[in-house]
Amino acid sequence: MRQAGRSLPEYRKIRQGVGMLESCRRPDLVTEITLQPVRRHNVDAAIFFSDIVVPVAAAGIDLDIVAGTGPVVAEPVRTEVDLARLRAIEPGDVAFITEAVELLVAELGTTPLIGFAGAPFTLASYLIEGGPSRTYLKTKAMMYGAPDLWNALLARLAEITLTFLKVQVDAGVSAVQLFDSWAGALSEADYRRFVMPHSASVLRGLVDAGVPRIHFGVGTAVLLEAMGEAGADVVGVDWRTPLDVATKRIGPDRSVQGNLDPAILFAGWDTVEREARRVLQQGGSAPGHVFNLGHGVMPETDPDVLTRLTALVHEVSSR
Ligand code: 1CP
Repeated sequence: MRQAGRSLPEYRKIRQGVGMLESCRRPDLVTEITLQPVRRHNVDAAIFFSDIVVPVAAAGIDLDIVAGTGPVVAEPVRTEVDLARLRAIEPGDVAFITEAVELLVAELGTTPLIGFAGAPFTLASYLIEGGPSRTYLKTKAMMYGAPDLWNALLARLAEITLTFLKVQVDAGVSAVQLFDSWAGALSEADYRRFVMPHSASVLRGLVDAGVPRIHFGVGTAVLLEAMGEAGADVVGVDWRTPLDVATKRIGPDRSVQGNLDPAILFAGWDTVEREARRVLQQGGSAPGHVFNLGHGVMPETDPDVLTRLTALVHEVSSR
């Protein structure tokens, strides 16, 4: 999950004095940082080290990833004139991604590499707000108030996202994950009307890619069915919905990913073990279950708890 590396001293060391965007553009650093949690925790797959705003920066948007804050956009995208600054991308614009994926696939051997991208809604929220938001006021104002501009923006982002994911597939990733982290801010009706067609066009574009497509969001209890319908093989579920309940909503044709609350990792081993066993048991009702946290790893997490958790999941699920 996002930022497993952030809890590691070896990650903090290698990132010293190197900005986040710069580290994403350096294949040597991307390779080393991606491998760090795999070496430490013996997890079953690696998640590519990058960020959802990397392709947007490659598309011409002036932005930075500020430590302790997240993505910050110099001039937010709020008008048609602004939209012209967001151009389509060519694979050559992200050649450093191809190089990093190829290096990693060679290093990882049989361990699969999961590539990823941000979904159009979540990317649009950063572009319109100018940075992280709790209320998505400007985002929703455009969505309801200027639907033509909204649809043009999300269509452009879908195109960029699809190119970005295809670059990763062509370079050798074994699965792709589409992060719509903030879609939980929407009602089901609005999600279906304003967002789902754009995410579906990304996922549809990967039908023939031959890799599983994971579709992830947070606070998406009411959206799980639609997020599956958008074209996912695996639906990510945060910790708020038990996986057996989620499976009933999503239907029998799709697998689930999740969903231990990242905060549980701070509650002592007995609680971690009890809750992890519960998640595995409830996940057993889905046709397939990728054990994971319900969202990213908090930077303050004790890495040894993650190592122990991975061993527990291996032990229980190999029975
Ligand atoms: O384990 C990893 O490090 C994997 C690489 C990874 C991924 C998959 C990073 C590195 N970011 C992401 C995806 C990402 N980025 C998402 C979707 C997944 C999720 O919901 O967790 C989102 C919403 C972002 C945007 C972002 N980038 C934020 C959130 C800001 C907000 O709105 O609250 C933050 C803090 C970042 C910066 C970032 N990205 C990644 C790291 C390691 C960091 C921290 C920066 C640093 O260490 O300097």
